[in-house]
Amino acid sequence: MTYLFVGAGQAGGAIVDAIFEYTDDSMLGLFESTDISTLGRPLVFNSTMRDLQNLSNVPEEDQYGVAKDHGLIQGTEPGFEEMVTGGFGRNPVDADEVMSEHTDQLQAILDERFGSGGLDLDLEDEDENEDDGASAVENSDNIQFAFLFLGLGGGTGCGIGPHLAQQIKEFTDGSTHVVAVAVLPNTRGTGEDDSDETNAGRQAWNARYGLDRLEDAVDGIVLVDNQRISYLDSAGGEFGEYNEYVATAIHDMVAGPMLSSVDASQVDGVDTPDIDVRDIMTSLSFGIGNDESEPGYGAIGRSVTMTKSLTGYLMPFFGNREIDSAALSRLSASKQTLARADAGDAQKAISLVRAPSGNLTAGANSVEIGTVKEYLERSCSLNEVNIGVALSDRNLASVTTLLTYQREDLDRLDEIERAADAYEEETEELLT
Ligand SMILES: Nc1nc2c(ncn2[C@@H]2O[C@H](COP(=O)(O)OP(=O)(O)OP(=O)(O)O)[C@@H](O)[C@H]2O)c(=O)[nH]1
Ligand SMILES: [Mg+2]
Repeated sequence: MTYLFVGAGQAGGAIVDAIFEYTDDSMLGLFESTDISTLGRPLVFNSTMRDLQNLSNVPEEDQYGVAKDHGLIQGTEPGFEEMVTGGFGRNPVDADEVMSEHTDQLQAILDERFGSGGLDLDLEDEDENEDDGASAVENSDNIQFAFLFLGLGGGTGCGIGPHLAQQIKEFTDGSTHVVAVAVLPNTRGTGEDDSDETNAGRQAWNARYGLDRLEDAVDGIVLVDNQRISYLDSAGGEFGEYNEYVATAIHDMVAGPMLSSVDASQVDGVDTPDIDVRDIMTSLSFGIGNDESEPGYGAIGRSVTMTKSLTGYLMPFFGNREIDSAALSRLSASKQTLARADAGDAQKAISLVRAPSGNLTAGANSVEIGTVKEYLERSCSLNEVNIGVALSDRNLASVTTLLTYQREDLDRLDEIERAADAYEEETEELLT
């Protein structure tokens, strides 16, 4: 069983790369040898070789180029550099077309990597005599969950992303749950010149095009809105920090409870302080389990505080700090990755509290799980709130919160619709 972390295009690949930064020589070191790579596999697709070369934590064999004339090419293939050059230059319609011509190839790749005939995990023995012939039902054991990362404002990620989701589902006969983590473009523009405004309009158009297709292909959509960092000079360097923020939040929520679980009887304030990926999926969709289930729209946020003062770092047992649980929960909801969203409009929430064990068990310096829960329950209309708890091996307490909304409650998506309409009118005028 494995979780897939699929990146499409530059933004998608960069966020997946940031998630796989968490390997056992970094912060999870204390917890045996488990890290994100024991749980999930990265798989990255792009039409531009240079973006792929910028990845540090995704091996070449997990990279695929997408090219008009050659289809999908694995990063280790000879001639890769000559074949993967084009890019789709902000045009998702072209990217969509090329990808739709190569879905067979995608199935073959999934089968080779994750088919029951030869699951591509190191622990598996090489089994010579088994070839393919694995059914979709068997394949479903191998990919239970997939997370698809993509930017909606460009061409590649926006155009190929929905196909990737569809094909992963098809590979397992519909049993894999897929969550998209989709980057919304900054549609404000700086207003400095016309080309900038047109570009913002184009990206809004792309975002609408991509979202409409994604909705039909995935179970939930987490929005990462670049408008939230629009006050920064968008030269590109700032994406790094934003990507890390998103990667940490997703990593903690998905892997935290698995990699560093807490004994439930030790924690006050919740019945079962345990969440798993299935809970994330449930929290992110509406009407799960019946035929009319539809994806919800999520936004993620994370707040962190130190559990020790500086003296506490130097001398253990001294300098423990009190933790303001109410402030931590409020901040995690207000730092969500979506502009113009009000936590009070959310339908559901799922939250992961992470802290050293001394700050989780009852005592003066503990995070009050009950307080976090109460805060979220007050925000969410459906009163469906899930709280999980995980250990941290650093002197930090964090609350990571995923809030789920219905599309019609998000002003920001209306704003993108309007910008897309305006762009369409403008370009039609140019044509006539
Ligand atoms: N948050 C975030 N946004 C990014 C990053 N890289 C690009 N973006 C934004 O994501 C959107 C899509 O851009 P890209 O990911 O570069 O596009 P692409 O999928 O590679 O598609 P092409 O147009 O074919 O290059 C744009 O709005 C970019 O500003 C990133 O690392 N993080
Ligand atoms: Mg690109």
